[in-house]
Amino acid sequence: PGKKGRIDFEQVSFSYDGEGGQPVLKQISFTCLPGETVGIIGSTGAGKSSLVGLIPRFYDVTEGTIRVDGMDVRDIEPKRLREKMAIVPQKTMLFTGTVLENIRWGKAEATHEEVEQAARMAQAHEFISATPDGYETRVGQGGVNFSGGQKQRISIARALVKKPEILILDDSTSAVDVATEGKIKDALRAYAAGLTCILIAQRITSVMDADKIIVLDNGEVVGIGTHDELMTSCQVYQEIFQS
Ligand code: TTP
Repeated sequence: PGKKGRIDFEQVSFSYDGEGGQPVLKQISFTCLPGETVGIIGSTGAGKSSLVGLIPRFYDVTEGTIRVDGMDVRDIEPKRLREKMAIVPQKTMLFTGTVLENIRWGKAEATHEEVEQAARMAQAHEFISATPDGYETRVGQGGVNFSGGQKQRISIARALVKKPEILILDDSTSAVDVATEGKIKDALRAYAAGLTCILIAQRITSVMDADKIIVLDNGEVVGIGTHDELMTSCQVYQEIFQS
């Protein structure tokens, strides 16, 4: 693993209404080492998106501390903090421009080669190349209407072109088939010197091979470990596995 991209949650609690409000996250502690992939799983409303939103400081913790590479994130300017990371949100947000422009939105000065490299990792290069206009294809409104899974892959390419130290995927492969998702994960694993990856997922197959998986239930960590460990120790995880 590389040296950058460590994340520590220390007794983190969070409420959208501040102190005294209804807590959405309660006393969350975990460490994600540089280059590790951490999966986050849990039912809808468990607090997964809220948890990852605290890392780039979309919101600040109500209690506790989050550290990135040892530094309290509250001591880092949001702009600088966000330069280190790329977040693929749950809802893909492509604009009406070309595929190239959409991917370059992650890094304006990216060369065509860098864009293509990111698209290859995201398993998007093939279907983009198969269109008559390739990377010049217009997205939406009179352009090609890509499928949900294809749009997700373009969003992942947009995140990767930034060459982040930390990549956060918020359920961003939900519309991608399992085989293609596997290829994306293989590409991420082979990527540069240790990319730290936080992966929110609905299905167990998406997080099964993560270095550790955090099971969230109603704002609390109810399990933390590898797939095998959780299968023997965490009832909530077993229930998700069986569903
Ligand atoms: P989320 O953090 O969105 O929970 P989740 O990501 O686990 O759910 P999903 O799988 O459906 O994406 O929500 C946790 C709680 O926080 C939930 O009660 C809704 C609330 N919430 C807000 O009040 N404001 C917000 O902006 C968000 C994102 C959530």
